Amino acid sequence: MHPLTPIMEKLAIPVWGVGPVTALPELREIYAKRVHHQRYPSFAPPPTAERWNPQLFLPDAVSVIVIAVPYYEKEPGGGQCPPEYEGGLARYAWGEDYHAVLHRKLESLGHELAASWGATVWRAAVDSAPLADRQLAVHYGMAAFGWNSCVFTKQYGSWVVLGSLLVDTALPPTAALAPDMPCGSPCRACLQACPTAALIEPYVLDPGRCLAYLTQAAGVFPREFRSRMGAAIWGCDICQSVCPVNQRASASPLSYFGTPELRSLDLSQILSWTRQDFQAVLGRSAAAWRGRTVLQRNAALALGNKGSKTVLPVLKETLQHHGSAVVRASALWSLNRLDPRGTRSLNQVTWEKDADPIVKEEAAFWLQKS
Ligand code: B12
Ligand code: SF4
Ligand code: SF4
Repeated sequence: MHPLTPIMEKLAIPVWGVGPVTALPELREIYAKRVHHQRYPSFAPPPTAERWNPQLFLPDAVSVIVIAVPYYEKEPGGGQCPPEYEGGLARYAWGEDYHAVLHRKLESLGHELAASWGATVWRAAVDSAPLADRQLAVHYGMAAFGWNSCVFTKQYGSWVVLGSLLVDTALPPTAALAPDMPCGSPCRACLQACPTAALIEPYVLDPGRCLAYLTQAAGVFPREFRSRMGAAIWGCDICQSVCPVNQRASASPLSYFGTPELRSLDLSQILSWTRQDFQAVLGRSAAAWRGRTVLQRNAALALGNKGSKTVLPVLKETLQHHGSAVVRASALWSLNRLDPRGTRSLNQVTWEKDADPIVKEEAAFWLQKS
């Protein structure tokens, strides 16, 4: 048994890897290529030296501990509203914000290492910190890259979120425990299933095409990707769901991500959320950081993707009364998708009456088409 196992069990950290702090020079070239091809994600920390040299993040660091927290829930939820109104969040957002969960665990780990290993300084990193979480998980032997660019653990597949702790204590390294990935021979399921062709080649994602990015980005949702969003209003799980390695993944033994009410949402209710409603439903989830409007925009588009005319009154109400022009324009897009004939005069009236250029542009687009 590894000497850190009792601490990890106490802190409910099921997957982890440890080793000496070291630079990852291969990242430098990967980032340079992504920047050159304009595929370096805008949500990623800037590609500074700290990303490939964790020592710069904590100069006294001697060891790195990477942890993975599984979030897969076997029970998909749903059925809380009529199917034509039902939409969803990516699984990682079905509960408490993983940043908070991981930071709590990493800080407790730091204190445990202070008490039993003499650690005096440590620094935790989750997401917005410069560290390259996936690369570290692979480097310290606890995960393997898949073609979809996610990393896969042996027991929980890619349904894990990651965080790291740098600490000034020498710790015994862990043995490698990553799965063998069947990518390429014979599998290429993720590349084939991606609805926006965002996986442009193995291990390379074009963030500007990825629904996980587009559903979080503020402003007008790019027209060419609207119908490909389906009913997933935050994030996207498709390239993970189709992966055969994930079919064998165990459900998470932890309860942070299992909030039943968040496994499916009523899209019509989202459109009428006040700020208080938004906070009450999503305030603790990782889907909250962009605010209410982005989710309402996505809900308006998703109702059009569901394909049922039952939702027309909700969309008309949104078009006429919603405070955000982006949400109104999205409702108009869905109205035109669901009922092209019935919406002709509405396009004209909207073009005349709605003063906002975003809505006018949407109405003009449909008027030109008719
Ligand atoms: C920006 C960001 C995004 C962006 C861009 C994603 C991306 N692929 O870059 C967007 C918004 C699209 C996104 C989406 C998602 N994300 Co994200 N995201 C990040 C963030 C903040 C930075 C990622 C980054 O640095 N990208 C830069 C590029 C260059 O890295 P990369 O695409 O991962 O490329 C690596 C591989 O391709 C590999 N590689 C390249 N060439 C080759 C060649 C070979 C042979 C091999 C083996 C490997 C290899 O090396 C690259 C560098 O490590 C990280 C947290 C962090 N600080 O690291 C989370 C993170 C990567 N995201 C995470 C998650 C959960 C997701 C989603 C699943 C969420 C969802 N359900 O909607 C999706 C998955 C989409 C996908 N298929 O990747 C997890 C990853 C969990 C996992 N098991 O892999 C992270 C680590 C957050 C966390 N703390 O847990 N994300
Ligand atoms: S779906 Fe296939 S190609 Fe994609 S990550 Fe999984 S095993 Fe690899
Ligand atoms: S998260 Fe969705 S859109 Fe992004 S690469 Fe995977 S399947 Fe494609």
